[in-house]
Amino acid sequence: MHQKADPSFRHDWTIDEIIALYDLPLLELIARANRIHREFHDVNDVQKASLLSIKTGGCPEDCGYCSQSAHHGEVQLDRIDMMKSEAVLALAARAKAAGADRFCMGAAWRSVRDGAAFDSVLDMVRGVRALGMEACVTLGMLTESQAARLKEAGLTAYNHNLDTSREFYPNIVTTRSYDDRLATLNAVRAAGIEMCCGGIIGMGESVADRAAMLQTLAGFNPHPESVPINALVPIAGTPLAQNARVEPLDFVRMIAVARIVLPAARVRLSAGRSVLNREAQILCLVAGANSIFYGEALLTTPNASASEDDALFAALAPQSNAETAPHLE
Ligand code: SAM
Ligand code: DTB
Ligand code: SF4
Repeated sequence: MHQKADPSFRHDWTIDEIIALYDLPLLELIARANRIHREFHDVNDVQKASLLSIKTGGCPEDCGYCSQSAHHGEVQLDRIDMMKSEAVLALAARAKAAGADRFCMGAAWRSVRDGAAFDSVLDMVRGVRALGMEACVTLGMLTESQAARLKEAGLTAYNHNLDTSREFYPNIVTTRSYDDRLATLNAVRAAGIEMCCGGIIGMGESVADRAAMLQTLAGFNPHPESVPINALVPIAGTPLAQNARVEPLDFVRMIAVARIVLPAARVRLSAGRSVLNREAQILCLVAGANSIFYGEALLTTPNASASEDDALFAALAPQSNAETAPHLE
């Protein structure tokens, strides 16, 4: 579904307005976000997306948070060449059987190059769509003609994150610019592919940087259809290894503000969920998140376990059907 062109959607938020939302009393912020969430979404609809790294490690970019950069020689990570599309599609079918309806595939590339590997990604996209799932890929920078080929293969969405504010970006990545990111996002839009675009908190940025990132996201017209909000997963051997974990209520605030400024987007509670307890995750869903990555692994780091997620969905389910329904005797 493409973003509705609702004339009430704003694309001109100021940083101060967004900071003022972020700083609201927590319960007021959550109440406002939840009201908008109910207006534009079925609050019981929490999409399960499954994530797979189809080519792992050895990336020429120097993104400070990432385990897959060849610049971070200290990271313990096995490089894995491009997977075969049959193997990927078998995992997609398994994810579908487990309840996922979106399958996201990531490759540690700086940019897409035409050739056998890209052809194989196109095959994977066709195969995932044939399973009746949404397909999303994240492959680095992309030209308009490559975006058009992905569209023709049936791609639902392309993930390419802003990661942070334009100002803070050079502290995290030096091998490409913010404008490179925007050019790829424009190519995605030009091809008619949904835009999956968000960022990471917990990299040392200020609240003003978080607000500036949301301002840029809300500035897209139409808004991005999908907005992953990641909390940094600090990875040993990366420059951000020593960063403190994000305070769970900062995660909640970021999601709530994203929901307010991007009313119809699917806001994804993404990396960093595994350190939130079930109740903190539910608070994120109340604040407007309506998708999670489901499955034991993200790209190179562990995700919440299947049993934890079963407990989460059991708690959300109608209690007459839930195995954990309380017995009052
Ligand atoms: N190479 C492609 C690119 O950078 O566009 C795609 C893969 S990249 C791993 C996808 C996104 O995952 C990044 O833009 C970043 O927002 C997020 N990510 C990567 N490592 C992370 C980490 N350690 N913690 C939180 N988010 C992370
Ligand atoms: C996104 O914003 N988060 C996902 C997805 N897009 C590709 C990736 C999270 C990666 C977390 C670190 C890792 O597992 O390597
Ligand atoms: Fe490469 Fe993407 Fe990791 Fe950056 S985030 S190092 S581009 S895989």
